[in-house]
Amino acid sequence: MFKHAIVKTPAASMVDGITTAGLGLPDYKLALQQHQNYIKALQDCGLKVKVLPAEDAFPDACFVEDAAVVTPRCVIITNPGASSRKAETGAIQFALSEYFDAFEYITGEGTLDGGDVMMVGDHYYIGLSARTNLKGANQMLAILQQHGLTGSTVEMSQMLHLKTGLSYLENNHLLVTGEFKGNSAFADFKCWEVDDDEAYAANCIWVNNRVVMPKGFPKTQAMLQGAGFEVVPVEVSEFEKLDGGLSCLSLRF
Ligand code: CIR
Repeated sequence: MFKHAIVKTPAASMVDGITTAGLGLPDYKLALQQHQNYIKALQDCGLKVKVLPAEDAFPDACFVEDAAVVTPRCVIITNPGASSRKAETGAIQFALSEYFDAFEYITGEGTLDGGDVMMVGDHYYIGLSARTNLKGANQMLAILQQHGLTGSTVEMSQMLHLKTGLSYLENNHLLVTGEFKGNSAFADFKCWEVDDDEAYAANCIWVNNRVVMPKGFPKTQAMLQGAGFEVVPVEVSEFEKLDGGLSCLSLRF
């Protein structure tokens, strides 16, 4: 169960965020409204949400998940793969230091984005993406080992982040789309496949027995409800325009 979440108010500069989506520029006012609704959804799931102030110098900083990986034994401050995002980690570490003492770091030539890390109990899957390189993944594996945790890497070639196409929904349930369908690394999971035309909906978050998912993906919503999940749909269209999903908008612990 999660108790806390950290989120960060989007900055007006978000319109300059990195994107490949081709969906046009985000509407800042609407993004702020959607962010409020996202916070409300997390609160409705029982989380105490800490809201960090916007930082105009970092257009992508509302995607807080990329700057840190929170484990029960330590926090790993990442070294984001995109140069414009590297300094986002400062504010996130500061915020997390209110809750945690043990900090580890991805450094040097090693890069890693938190969006490439999927936690399944004590095991952490690390996607080797354009943002997370092998050096970064190996640093993370060494940190996990020091703390009695395990990890493994996942090859990938298409998606921005591992969790762009995968979401762990606890109790061995895995939501999967695109290049991760049929991947033998996930053969032991109960896989719920998201159709390619709803691929964005593969990024959901499990929060205390509910699944928060993006609004507007009826097939995926019906599948999850049919599987017995209590679903909380949230509109996040303005973040989709920046290649960001639901998971990237918060750190949950
Ligand atoms: C970026 O390209 O870094 C941002 N525009 C989107 C980051 C989304 N984060 C995530 O999927 N974990």
